[in-house]
Amino acid sequence: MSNKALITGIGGQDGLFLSRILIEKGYEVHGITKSSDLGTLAHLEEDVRDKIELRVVNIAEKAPIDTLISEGQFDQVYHLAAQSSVARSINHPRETIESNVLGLTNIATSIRDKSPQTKLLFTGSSEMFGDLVDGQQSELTAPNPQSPYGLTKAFGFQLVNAYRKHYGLWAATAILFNHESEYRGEQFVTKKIIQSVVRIANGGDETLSLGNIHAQRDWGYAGDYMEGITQMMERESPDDYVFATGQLHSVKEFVEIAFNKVGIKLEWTGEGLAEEGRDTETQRTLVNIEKRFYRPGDIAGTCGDASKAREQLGWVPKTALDEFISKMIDHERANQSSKS
Ligand code: F7E
Repeated sequence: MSNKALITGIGGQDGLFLSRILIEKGYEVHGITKSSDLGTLAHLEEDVRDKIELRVVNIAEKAPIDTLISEGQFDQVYHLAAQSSVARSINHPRETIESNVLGLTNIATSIRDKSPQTKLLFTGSSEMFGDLVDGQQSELTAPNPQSPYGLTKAFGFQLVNAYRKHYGLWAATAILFNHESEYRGEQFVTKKIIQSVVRIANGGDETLSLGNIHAQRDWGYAGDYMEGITQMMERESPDDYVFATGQLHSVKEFVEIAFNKVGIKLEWTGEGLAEEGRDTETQRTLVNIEKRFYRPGDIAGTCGDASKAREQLGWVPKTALDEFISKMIDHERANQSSKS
């Protein structure tokens, strides 16, 4: 009999990679989404998608989660469902708390009460660490969240720890640093940059408007991180792991790399809100700064130390930044040309 896995939030970027990996490994995959819209799963190969048992469930409601967990008796639950935009959490803290705090509490409590042999993996976030103080952030770094989203991820990390300790559950947190791909949502800066760069390369006359381009992130490839979390789940005893590349890049560097890849070289002038990126050949302004894209309490930088995952799981990020920026551009080119 094959192993049975449940993926909550299966309709996002991570759900797509994770379902592909689990189906390939021979798992029976069940997924829950918040609406009947297929979301990112529309990009999944049809034969893989057909194998997924999909259901619409609101994770913030306890009763349907109880029924699902009790009837499913899953071997593994990957809890991915969350309001995952930091920017949105600042304006919508209640929605973020409801989805992230209530959602995890419902899932973990149902497992404790209805299916205690089920392994639970919670996808945490580097956002729970707040700003980089010195060196890199690891499983031992103290949480210091600065956004409602970060707070919910710190809460989740501690709740999972408590359930593991007090109820003996197999429960663990994957502390994921920024992870991107061609299937990334438009609300995140990398996708926003790629969409605009491709439109400009195709002759569009827009300007890419951004907020804090000096923020630095540790960006990895989502497919690699989803491989890592399945390795974590296969361990006999539960433990928390950081997934990161250990490489820092600014938003500005990301923009430059993306433009370079479509043959446009940028030169920068000005500072703060007056900073601009111009095409060196035509002198046209392609990038500008707008105050509305800045966020209060933005984290200046995050950088992860994934040595525990490397040593204990043999996990290393395989896809370099340069490589996944190319994947994102190719995918976006195909997407835009199919629409034109
Ligand atoms: O912002 C800056 C922004 O929204 C990255 C999520 O997956 O990773 C992600 O959270 C940086 C920030 O991701 C714009 O201020 C500048 O410094 O792509 P982002 P995030 O907030 O780092 C963590 C680990 C998660 O767990 C989250 O779920 O880019 N930035 N200008 C901008 N960001 C956006 N979105 N839009 C701009 O125009």
